[in-house]
Amino acid sequence: MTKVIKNGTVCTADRTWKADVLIEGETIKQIGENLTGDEYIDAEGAYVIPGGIDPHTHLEMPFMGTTAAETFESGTWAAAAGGTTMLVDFCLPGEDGSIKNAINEWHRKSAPQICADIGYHMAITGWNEQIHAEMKDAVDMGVNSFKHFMAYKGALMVEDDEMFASFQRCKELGALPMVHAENGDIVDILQKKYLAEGITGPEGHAYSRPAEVEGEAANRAITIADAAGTPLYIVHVSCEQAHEAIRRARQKGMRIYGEPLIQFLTLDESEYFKGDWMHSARRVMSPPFRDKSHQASLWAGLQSGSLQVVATDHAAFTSEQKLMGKDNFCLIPNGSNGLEERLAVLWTEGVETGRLTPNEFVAATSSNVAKILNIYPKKGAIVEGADADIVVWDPKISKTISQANHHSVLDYNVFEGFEVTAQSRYTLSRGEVIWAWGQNSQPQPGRGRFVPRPAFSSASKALSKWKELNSPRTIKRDPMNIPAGI
Ligand code: DUC
Ligand code: ZN
Ligand code: ZN
Ligand code: ZN
Repeated sequence: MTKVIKNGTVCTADRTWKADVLIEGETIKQIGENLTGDEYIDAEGAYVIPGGIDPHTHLEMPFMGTTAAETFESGTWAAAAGGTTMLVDFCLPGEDGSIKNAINEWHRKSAPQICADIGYHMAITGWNEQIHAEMKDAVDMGVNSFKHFMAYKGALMVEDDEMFASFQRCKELGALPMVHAENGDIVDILQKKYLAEGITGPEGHAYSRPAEVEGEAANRAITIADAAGTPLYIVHVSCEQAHEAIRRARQKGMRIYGEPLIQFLTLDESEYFKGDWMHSARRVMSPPFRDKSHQASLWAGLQSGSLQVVATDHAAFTSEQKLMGKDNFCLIPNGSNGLEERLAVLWTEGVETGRLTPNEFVAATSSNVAKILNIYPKKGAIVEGADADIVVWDPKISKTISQANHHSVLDYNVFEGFEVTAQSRYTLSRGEVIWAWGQNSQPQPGRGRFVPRPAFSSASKALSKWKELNSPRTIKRDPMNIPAGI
């Protein structure tokens, strides 16, 4: 059974050209002119791009005394509708502290529900022999990245010694360390200070998490990664201070990757000061939205390549859940939506405005993610042999984003009223059409698959040797085999 995506303009991270794409079963068989097959998918007037990969979601995650409302089923449907064919979700250890059990628990929850493909990152929320041992099991189970929370003191936060130990373990295993960079000690002090001053509303959330808190943590994590000799991926970069730390580290030869969110690029801190508690609470996430100067920094990072990917940190809490913090902003569950909106908003605010080229858009939403997470070119590419995760991206379908027409279970949408100028005409996951504009039928829950991500190999023995011999440094920065150009 073959399908041909006909008459479109193929747009990848590195070039744009007119071609048909022939799909056989689940994979791309051929790219060329005048291809024929059993079925045809019309891409006239549209771009044919690799399916979006969202590297950062929290579906059904237990967090801050509740559980994120977006299910694996609703989340992956929303993703498909928005042109995203794979997401990478964060596993948190349960009460027994076991990483292995947490991964199995995520499989148990996600497998019957997902209609698009999924991968996991594993959170490291403490340090002991069991965690040290089970990180190897996680890598063997296809989870090659470990996230460290530098915030959420008393809950998820890790100390520097724990982070250093875990980063060293990542290096041994060929895994990628990640951090949520916010200084949890300072946040804790500022939260108490503002509460004591009688500031209990969502504006206190913004006051207690200033950009300096994120910048300090980003600098510290980068330094610890350098001491451990590992690359580092910094999730949800929201501000110039963290971006500046990343730029400086990259310029010194460190492999540091930065992930701004679509929310941070387009929504600013004025959302917390509108005098409408619920409006602001719905936008409480960590880090918080920043002022427009930080947005300009993030766009510049995407343009220059110092920031590589755009994610969502999709952590959906309903209005009722947000009310848990009605008397105390510290208790508002942190998180906002974006899984369905990421591509359309980035296209409208990035490509339509001339900030990004269509190729840079593809790199930031798909190809760079796949490279950094070690699933390229199975995912994130339109090449022969790759999974046929393809979006027919129509730059002529405009839409007003609204809770009324989204696929999330949320009773609001932080992008409510945004006019977007492009949409997925068709979303294909491993060759199957899982979304067709105008039809709005739900893809089959359980058809999605877990995508194991292998450990990275060391990129260059020779380079490490050279560094040892020629540099006064004692630290060996052992580059990992992440494809070049990011
Ligand atoms: N930040 C959020 O806003 N939500 C989930 C976790 C996080 O770090
Ligand atoms: Zn060890
Ligand atoms: Zn985080
Ligand atoms: Zn997150």
